[in-house]
Amino acid sequence: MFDRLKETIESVAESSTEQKNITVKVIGDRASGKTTYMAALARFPESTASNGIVQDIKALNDDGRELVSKAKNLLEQGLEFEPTRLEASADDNKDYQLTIALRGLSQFNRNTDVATRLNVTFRDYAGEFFSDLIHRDRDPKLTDYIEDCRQADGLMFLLDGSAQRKDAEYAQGVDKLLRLLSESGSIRQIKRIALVLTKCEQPDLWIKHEKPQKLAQKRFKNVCAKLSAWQATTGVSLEYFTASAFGVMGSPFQEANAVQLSRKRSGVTSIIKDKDRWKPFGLISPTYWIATGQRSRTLDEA
Ligand SMILES: Nc1nc2c(ncn2[C@@H]2O[C@H](COP(=O)(O)OP(=O)(O)OP(=O)(O)O)[C@@H](O)[C@H]2O)c(=O)[nH]1
Ligand SMILES: [Mg+2]
Repeated sequence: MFDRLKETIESVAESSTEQKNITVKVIGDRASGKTTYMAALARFPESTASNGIVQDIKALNDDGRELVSKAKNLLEQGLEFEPTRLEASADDNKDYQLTIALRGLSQFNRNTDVATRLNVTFRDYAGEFFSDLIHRDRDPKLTDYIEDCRQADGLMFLLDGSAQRKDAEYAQGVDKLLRLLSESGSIRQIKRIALVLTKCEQPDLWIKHEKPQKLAQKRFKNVCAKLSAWQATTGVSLEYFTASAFGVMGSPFQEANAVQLSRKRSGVTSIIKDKDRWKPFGLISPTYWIATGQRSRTLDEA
């Protein structure tokens, strides 16, 4: 009797789960934090998942599983990822397939059932793709990558939040990317572009991380202007996010859970400081928005 009731409850829960299958291409300069961002997402720490919204995140393919094990060996041991290699063809890049199970996002619906399941394929391009966009022309490799971008449901554009001195240069890259994307008429299925400022556990970014649009417009005025102008003409939606693969620790005085290794015009390189207090933020929100069109303030902090 009890088993049958349990089965019925489970099947109702499963049928009420909203499933979304999307592909996302992740673009940004060298060392903007793309691979680390996806690794932190793939190896989402339980301390963060226990806030009740994220039920689980699992890898669905070999690239995804490899990323999870690299995250264990590198990220949590205080090591950096190797720079991603620029492949000859866009299809040769790693595709991390992850499934993200979320419980009800409304506080009245935060029960144990999975309310949303996002099945996401993230393609990790090397930062060199973005720098080549700025500096090269008529490269067949670029044409192939642009065509690949067109096949995505959404783009995630990652900017190191501390690389504001590269705003003008990045604006050129964004301008070129957007022009090439719309060149042959349609932009196909791209519906949304998420602009994500990374490494926002750093004190000067952390204090403003709850106002991502304001922060992005202040630091990357030219990039934001290009994106908004394009949004107005194409109807593709644009949204701003802040994130950190490492997070902050301590209360009430929070400090960055990161040790800085270098600081340049193009931003910082760092490693995690205390893996036992690892609490990244802003990792799921951009993907959720790309998949559903809904912005979740709760997920912004997860
Ligand atoms: N402080 C801080 N550093 C980060 C964060 N995410 C990544 N990093 C550091 O930024 C540097 C570059 O990270 P990657 O993930 O390799 O960057 P990438 O964009 O994949 O770089 P390419 O593969 O060369 O294009 C490394 O030193 C990372 O540890 C973060 O959230 N905070
Ligand atoms: Mg990389």
